Amino acid sequence: MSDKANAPTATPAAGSSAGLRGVAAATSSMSDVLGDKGQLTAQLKKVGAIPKEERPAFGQAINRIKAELTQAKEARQAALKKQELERSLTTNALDVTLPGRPALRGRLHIATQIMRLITSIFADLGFQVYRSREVEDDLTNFELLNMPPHHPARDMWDTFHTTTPGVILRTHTSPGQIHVMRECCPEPIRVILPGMCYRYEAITPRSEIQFEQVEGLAVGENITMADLKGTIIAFARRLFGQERQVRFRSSYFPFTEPSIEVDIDWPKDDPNADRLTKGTGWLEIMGAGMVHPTVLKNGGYDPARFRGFAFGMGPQRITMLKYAIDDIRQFWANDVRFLEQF
Ligand code: FA5
Repeated sequence: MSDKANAPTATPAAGSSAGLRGVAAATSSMSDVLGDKGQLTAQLKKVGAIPKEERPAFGQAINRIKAELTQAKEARQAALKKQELERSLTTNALDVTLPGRPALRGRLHIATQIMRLITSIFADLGFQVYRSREVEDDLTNFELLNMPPHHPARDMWDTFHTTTPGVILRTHTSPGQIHVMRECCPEPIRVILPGMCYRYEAITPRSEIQFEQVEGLAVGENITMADLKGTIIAFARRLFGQERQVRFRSSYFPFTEPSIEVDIDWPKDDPNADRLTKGTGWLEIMGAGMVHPTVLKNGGYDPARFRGFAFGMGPQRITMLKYAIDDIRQFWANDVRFLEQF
């Protein structure tokens, strides 16, 4: 092959834009032209194939074309970028003067809030918290609380049984009394036992199959019914207001003797008063009593020397009273419209 055959096919006319157009038109993309393996570089490599006297002009022309093309490319890229920015600013207009969207703030569940309130009131009265198990045996949930098999009082607590005989879900927090007594005996005790309970009951606006209770237990040598009454009055007034009247009614629980039920008066000017108190003006908040001697003995304490009081309340029912909530099922339904009100 002769040198002529290898000569550049599109010898650009020095400084002519026609040459520039010619090379540009012959390329399919900028990198095809300007890249290391592009057409301009290829032309430069062929400089040896053209007559010596034409080489400087040829080289200069190629370099000028390269500079012009690079400049044109950069100008075009800048224009496209600007165009894209303007388009984005008009289509996705951002109004920096708008106030920010408030971040959703989480908070404690109302059941947790009330449980903490109850716990803090009893802490001020000198009670510690004792955590007891939710899965119990029949012995502790019933027998040691003075309810032998077939005792009619067991009917007060419809029970969830497991497939393991004798293993049940606790129906109340009272079996915790046995655990704490056996652990602390013969020391005096002043504890509350909060936690979940389970009953195989019909679900109604006032009753759930799963609900919390707070048990209270005090054991010592000189404990009397007056201590029980004083503790409950102090608690009720801290929770519901200092002006509240507290009423004690005689009742029955197999594990306390005597047993009582505790009511508080409800303000008559509250529009819910009649519905909540069934027209009586009094609301029940808990069961209580002096610990039965048999239960003290089962806990390891000598009933001739020690006495105790115990009480058990349902925080969900108490919360319903405090905030006029008309359906207990709201507590575990996880409906944010309900939860965000507290
Ligand atoms: C008891 O469970 C006794 N263990 C309380 C007790 C303890 C008495 C210590 C004496 C000494 P009762 O079944 O009444 O008692 O339940 C106590 C409280 O638990 C009730 O007042 C109520 O507030 C709550 N409660 C009971 N059943 C349900 C239910 N199905 N749903 C929601 N709360 C309930």
